[in-house]
Amino acid sequence: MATLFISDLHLDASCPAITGLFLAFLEGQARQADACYILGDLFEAWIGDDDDAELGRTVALALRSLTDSGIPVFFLHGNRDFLLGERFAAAAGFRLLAQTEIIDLYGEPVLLLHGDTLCTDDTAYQAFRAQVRNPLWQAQLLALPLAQRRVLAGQLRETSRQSTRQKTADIMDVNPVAVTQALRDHGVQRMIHGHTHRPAIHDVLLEGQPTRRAVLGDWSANLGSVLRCDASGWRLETVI
Ligand code: LP5
Repeated sequence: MATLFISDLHLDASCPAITGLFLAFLEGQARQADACYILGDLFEAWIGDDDDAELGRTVALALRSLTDSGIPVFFLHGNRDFLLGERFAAAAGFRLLAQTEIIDLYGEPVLLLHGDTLCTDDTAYQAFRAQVRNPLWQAQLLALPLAQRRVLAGQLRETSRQSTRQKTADIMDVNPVAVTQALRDHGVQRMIHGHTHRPAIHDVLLEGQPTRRAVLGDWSANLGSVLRCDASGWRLETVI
């Protein structure tokens, strides 16, 4: 038995193959897991739990089938699905986590987060994030008609595409000082996150202490990236 971690699936109606891969994962290896953690960006863009699009309903049903079978599933927001709320969580049967969470993973405390907060050199993104994570702003957005939210989400995606084209790759990676600080602030030596789409397990000595940081891969470039953790260690695998 193992605990599985995934993130950055970016499920979208225009990419049914990735949705199919995820549904197969839920029907397959997830059924043998101790628990599954989704660390953000499950969806390409989530505009509110009242969205009646088929993709959300299909994914909720598939997750519900897994959680009803007794496998606990946990979800932590990413920068694409920060509006996902309790209504979807109840439909899917998973528990919403805070933006940072410490879990006991086979006897070791591990910090979980999406990873975007570690990209502190990307100051334009951090300013944007502060705005969209403001509960008042979110309530105003969610009060808009669905059609208007859909248009806004499309505009935001386009603005983001133009903006990221002008940023260098290192700006969009984690800042090493932010990583060290997060480990120190939470009093842990291990963390798991996604967001940067640079799957790897980094074993680094920090202040003389061995630390481990696992970065989950996205599902479009990495064929269903999964981090499998059990008492014997951590392995990055692909679903196919
Ligand atoms: O997403 P990705 O990987 O391409 O880039 C991210 C950062 N971009 C984002 C923005 C999202 O892609 C937008 C999509 C949100 C979908 C849900 C929307 C639901 C709400 C709307 C409808 C209800 O997260 C990108 C980072 C990159 O990761 C690497 O870390 O660089 O950051 C940016 O591109 C941000 C820009 O630098 C600044 C954008 C300014 C936008 C100003 C508009 C604010 C007003 C919003 C009003 C709606």
